[in-house]
Amino acid sequence: MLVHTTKTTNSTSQIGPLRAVGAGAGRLTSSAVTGQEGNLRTIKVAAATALLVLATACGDDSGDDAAGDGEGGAAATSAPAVTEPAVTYPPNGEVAEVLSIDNTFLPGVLTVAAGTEVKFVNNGRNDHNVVPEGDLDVSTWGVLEDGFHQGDTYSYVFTTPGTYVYYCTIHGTSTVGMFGSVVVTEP
Ligand SMILES: [Cu+2]
Repeated sequence: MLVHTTKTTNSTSQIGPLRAVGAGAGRLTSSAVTGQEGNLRTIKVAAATALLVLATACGDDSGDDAAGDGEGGAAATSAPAVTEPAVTYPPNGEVAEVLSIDNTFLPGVLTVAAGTEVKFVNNGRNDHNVVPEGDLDVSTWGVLEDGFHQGDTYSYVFTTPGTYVYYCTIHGTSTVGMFGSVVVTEP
């Protein structure tokens, strides 16, 4: 029945849309359905392709481990802060703190399991911010100085393993001055 209807639609569609008005919604519907199926298929193929590209693009992460000390720890120099978005883990109820003082983050390198909430506390007297490398608008995570005055806190649950480099744009860059990183490991 479906196949038959589809064929009919194809052959009559050349006659024009005028006929379709009177001839019944049936043809229009089946035509619309096959059209959507076609689109869906296209979308699926496109999505698969995009995934492939993503996987390839992310494949060359050098896997630098951030050195354990707070000073030489800026392992990632150029890579965007967030690695593959694919694998995420739910919140695990744990909380780890990073103190923002004048003008340093402590600890400079924080290592947590994926799912951990990291709580940044402005323990200094100055305004600071927490800006992910390559994301000045803090669209992925982070907080600007308007929301991070003295005594303010900012929390974010890191659900995806990776190395997240951040810095205070007022007092540093991603490699100099007031910067740090959160290393998120597989649980
Ligand atoms: Cu600062």
